[in-house]
Amino acid sequence: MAGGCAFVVIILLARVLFSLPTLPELVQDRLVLLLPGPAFSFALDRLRYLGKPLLFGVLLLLLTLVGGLGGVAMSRMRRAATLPVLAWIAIGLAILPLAGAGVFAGSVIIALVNLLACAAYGLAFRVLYAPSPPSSTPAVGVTHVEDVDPGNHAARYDRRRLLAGAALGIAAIGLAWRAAGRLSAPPAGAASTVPSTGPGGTPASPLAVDSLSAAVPPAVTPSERFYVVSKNLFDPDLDADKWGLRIDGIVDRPRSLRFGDIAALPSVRAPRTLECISNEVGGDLISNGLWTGTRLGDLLREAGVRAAATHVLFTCADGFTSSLTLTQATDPSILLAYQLDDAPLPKNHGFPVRVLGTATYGMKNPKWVTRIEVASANRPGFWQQQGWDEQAIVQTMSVVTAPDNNATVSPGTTPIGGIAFAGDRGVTRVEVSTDAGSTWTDAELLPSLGPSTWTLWRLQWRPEKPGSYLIVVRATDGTGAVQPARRTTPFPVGATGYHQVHVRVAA
Ligand SMILES: Nc1nc2c(c(=O)[nH]1)N[C@H]1C(S)=C(S)[C@@H](COP(=O)(O)O)O[C@H]1N2
Ligand SMILES: [Mo]
Repeated sequence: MAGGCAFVVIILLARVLFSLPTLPELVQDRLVLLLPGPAFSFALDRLRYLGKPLLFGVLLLLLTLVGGLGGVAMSRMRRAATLPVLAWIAIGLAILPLAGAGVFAGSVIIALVNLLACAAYGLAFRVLYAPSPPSSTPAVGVTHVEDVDPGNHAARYDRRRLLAGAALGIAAIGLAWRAAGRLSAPPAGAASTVPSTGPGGTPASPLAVDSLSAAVPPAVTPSERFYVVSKNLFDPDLDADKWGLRIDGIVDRPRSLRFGDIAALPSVRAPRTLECISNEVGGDLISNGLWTGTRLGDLLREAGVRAAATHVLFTCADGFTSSLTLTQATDPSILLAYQLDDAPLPKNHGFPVRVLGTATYGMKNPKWVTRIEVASANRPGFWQQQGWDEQAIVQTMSVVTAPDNNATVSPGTTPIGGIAFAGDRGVTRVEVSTDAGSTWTDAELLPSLGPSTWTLWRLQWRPEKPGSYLIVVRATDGTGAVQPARRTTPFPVGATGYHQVHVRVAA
């Protein structure tokens, strides 16, 4: 296992110093696809920002354990050195190709780093492993070694090996810690992205107007608090000058664009709300931003889409894929965005360029896009291969953001507020019940920033008497459909059901 740590130390050094993907990262995507449907996204969303460090740690630990098993095998082999060589060949010619990364992940450097790691593993084994002597000496306890000289020698040797093994273990943990600091980053602010209206909920304020506006989150989520979801342990770190976008497939004029080409095109600045399909009822994987980009449809028209085309397939620098129908992709609302809040796209939101739609869940909004292929058939995207819905049209949803669940409010007036979202259908009505759904009152809708962003809503509530209340909310979309009441899990088409909060009105 110390040998396994030596292996881990080498691959992590390459990750920390040269940003080279480690073995666990290279197999991670395929591992994810082998997991049952919602398992990976469940882990990501439920474990929150602990999920990735945990996954990374477990994969590294597995490597160490496999190292231990290899050690058992080597201890029985006549020529132990062949095992690390075989391991290297297996990594390059079997494991990586099976994981879809290709022979040695198509990189001489990765081949060399893994060779070095396997060599370090073999060397550690050689130095640290000593076969138990076929001695007739009874099992030597530490208490006995004081008076038996050969035993004393062996104990000192053992201690040295133990120390060397521990040092390798500590180095591996230290480097893993270092690398984990660069794991695909959570929003800088906090785990919550529908910002709660204050640390302890809304303080009962004598100024009714102020407290009412405090009941809703900011219409535009500050970009450092915009929710982040990606499949990656380490997100791509792209250089806008080296980045290129290929537009090809069944088009008359395939082309390669540089970042400058896209920034020079007519730009659109528009609010867009993104919600992850894994968002639970009342969850916070939803945010609203002001994005700047250029229309995807214009680029496609310039490329000359042929008549047989039906879909547009996106490929990203992290290997992520997703698709839109040609009708969706050529809609003027679909942007290739390169700014958020008038600043270059943050790295974790897809720098330098991402796709932004209006009707579909986040997974149809690929980040770090590198290729746009026009095709005559669809190809299931990364999450679709996991069983998530192909259409991924957002479900009508609404959330009470104030008061907090289980809050105690003072008697008198209490502001109730929140968000509602229905993609490009828009929200036309929000109703609130304070009696667990028996009666409903219309909430006031704040003017939304655009036809397909979230809508903020609020209501002044004057409870008649102290006690327990269940506040429930439901929205109606632009087609006149009330959001489905039935509670469902996010998998596979997005969660449905009414959000509710328990509130106690103090005497
Ligand atoms: N290249 C790439 N694009 C991606 C993803 C990804 O893992 N890789 N995740 C998708 C998912 S599931 C969501 S919900 C949104 C989240 O976008 P955000 O992190 O900017 O909020 O990005 C989408 N685009
Ligand atoms: Mo998502």
